[in-house]
Amino acid sequence: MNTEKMYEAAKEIYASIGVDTDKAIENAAKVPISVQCWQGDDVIGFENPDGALTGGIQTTGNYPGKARTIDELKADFDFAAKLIPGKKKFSIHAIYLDNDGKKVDRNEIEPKHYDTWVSWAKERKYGLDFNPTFFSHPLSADGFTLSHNDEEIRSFWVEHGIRSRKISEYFGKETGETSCNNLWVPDGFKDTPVCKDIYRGNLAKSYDEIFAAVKTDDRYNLDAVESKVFGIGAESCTIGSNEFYIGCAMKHNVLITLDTGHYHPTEVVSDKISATMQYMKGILLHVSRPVRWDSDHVVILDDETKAIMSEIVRGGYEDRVHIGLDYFDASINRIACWAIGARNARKALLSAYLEPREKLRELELNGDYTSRLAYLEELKTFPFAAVWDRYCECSGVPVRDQWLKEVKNYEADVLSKR
Ligand code: RNT
Ligand code: ZN
Repeated sequence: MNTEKMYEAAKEIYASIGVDTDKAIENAAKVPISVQCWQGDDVIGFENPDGALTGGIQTTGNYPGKARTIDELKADFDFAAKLIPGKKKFSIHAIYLDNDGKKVDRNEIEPKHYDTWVSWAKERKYGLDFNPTFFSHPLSADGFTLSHNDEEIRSFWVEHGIRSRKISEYFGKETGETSCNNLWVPDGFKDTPVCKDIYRGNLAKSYDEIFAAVKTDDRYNLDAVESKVFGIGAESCTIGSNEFYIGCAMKHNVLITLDTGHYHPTEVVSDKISATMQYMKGILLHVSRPVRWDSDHVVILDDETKAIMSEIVRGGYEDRVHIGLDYFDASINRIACWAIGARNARKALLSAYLEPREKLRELELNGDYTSRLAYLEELKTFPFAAVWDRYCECSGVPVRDQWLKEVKNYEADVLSKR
């Protein structure tokens, strides 16, 4: 069905509360959403074809058809990208390098090992982001990397961190779009430690070394550091906790990564945005869906995802908050995971731009909390779907559930033959 008529009606309804739907679509389309490469192959990568995922994170499920090669992963994402409207980036982990069949260890990676990703991204106008991989490696097997007590192991990982920053800067220069380089380490204890001070001291020293080693240009690379509450096998203590990284990000003037699965269950990332923005250079978001724990379920259009996007738009933080997705579900079609999660993130963003921002803020500042609540609730049943559908159609991506049959065809033609 033609989406135009419904859009015209919706446009009128939104105009009655002072919202310009054309402008909202334009704004929502240009904010980049970075899609995580690791959803496509269950966080395995191409460093070692027999590699196993460690570091206290876990994909569950074994849905058939996952990408086994770089070419398959690229083709799968290209397919998914056609289902997702708006500006996209692709976030690559170090273990997704193109090593041409030769062993390249983590302390040896160079920009050239990611060149095939760069040329692919440039051709398609995707931005890129980078992530050093401090897990799934023999030298992280005992659960420690940058906080390791063994100086040789710690230095190995410091070198990996330094190299990651150069690669990310290279991504930025090549694509012409700033690349975010996200540093996350799994370091932690299964049981109650007594030397937290030593391990946290080691971690701090490692970041001092990583950030002092090279200066990168902010136009091309923005480093980010990511905290966590716990991991599988690191339930009692995470060395890189929230407080650790707030200080670290401030000291080194880097972004703080807020992952929606990395806080205590009653804490919400949406409330942390305007708080951290007062002092921090910026934020990298890892939008995920923690179901009872840091489960990394596919992002849905839930209240928290909407609240996060609204907070970005309300605060006018688009230039300093970088939106990345971070989830991995291996129990359903992986391309559908990309499409569902990224479409939902974009929907939440569009819905944020469809708020009568000035009007709501004015009501609040004038103390009219009654009207504030009334509008926030009424907005929920405004004809959002008509605007979203029109946006999809004008962007050349499938409208409503039409994308699903395309994924099913791709599954029958391509994925099921793997
Ligand atoms: C793990 C962190 C981290 C990873 C990726 C694969 O808990 O969220 O962001 O998910 O680096
Ligand atoms: Zn994350």
